[in-house]
Amino acid sequence: MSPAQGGFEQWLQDTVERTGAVLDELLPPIEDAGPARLHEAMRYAVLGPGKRVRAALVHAAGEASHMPGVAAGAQELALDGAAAAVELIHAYSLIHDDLPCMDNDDMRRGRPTVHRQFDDEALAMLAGDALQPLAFDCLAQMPIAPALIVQAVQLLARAAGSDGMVGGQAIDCASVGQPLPIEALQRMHRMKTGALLEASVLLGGVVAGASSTVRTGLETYASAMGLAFQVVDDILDVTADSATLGKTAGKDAAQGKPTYVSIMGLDGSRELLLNLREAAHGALLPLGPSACRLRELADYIIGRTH
Ligand code: GRG
Repeated sequence: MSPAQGGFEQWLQDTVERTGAVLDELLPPIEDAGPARLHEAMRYAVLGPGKRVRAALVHAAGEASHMPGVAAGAQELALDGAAAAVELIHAYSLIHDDLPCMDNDDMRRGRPTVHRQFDDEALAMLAGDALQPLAFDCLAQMPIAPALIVQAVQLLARAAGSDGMVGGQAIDCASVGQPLPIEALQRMHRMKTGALLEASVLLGGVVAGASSTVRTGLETYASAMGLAFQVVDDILDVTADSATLGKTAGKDAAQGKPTYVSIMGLDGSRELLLNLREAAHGALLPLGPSACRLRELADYIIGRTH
């Protein structure tokens, strides 16, 4: 199917199913020779009903970057690998974030969190640990030029590490109960949530061999969406209920965490979202019709209800 054909909802559903199947194939089977409970916990965390937004961003950016003349089959397989890799890193971060030493949450994706389900914190920690190397193994297997694999590995490693997601989480943990200026809040979220979302977009571009013009557009788009995702999350934390969210609502306020809503108010946060949507759409103008899924994803992410 060409990028501009078919409805967005069907495309998203296909991407969710496709990514689930790739992950299922990639994860060690429970009955494998390895530690069965560890493998069971890894599968429980990854194959749960996530929205697969990051995987969708990888594929949409790949569609927007596709170079004519490049074999579409190999590129699709490589995009599958990159999409699975970001979802593995994301799943690990959620397991660790839910542990008692961090957010201490009982519910995730509408089900008990991993440490609750298995009644075993050490197992949950190890399941998260094991998902990280699996993500990089997955990138290493992409059927593309080795130089592009190296770029992809570096991109994901930096987004997930202390200058990205883990660093943002460290700042978040240290800022509970502290008044945070908006610039500091922004930096924390850019690292904690934004870095992996941005990397998802950029990975799609790397894998599909994006031109420098396309890469520039992707970077601006990714930056706006990385932030927008968190602003929506903060808004939903105060406007949606736990059943809709599939996780505990109202936790940020209860824990005294600074959020966009606590600093800018609901109206200010919604206005910021509109500005970020405009920036994301504007960045895609030079990319033309091939960026249609990225445009639709921007609206989906901004309009999401859970
Ligand atoms: C513990 C190393 C470490 C990092 C944790 C990302 C993160 C850092 C914690 C998650 C906490 C959180 C709820 C952040 C808000 C934004 C976010 C990442 C929401 C969850 O992502 P979704 O909505 O989840 O894409 P699904 O379940 O759909 O995959």
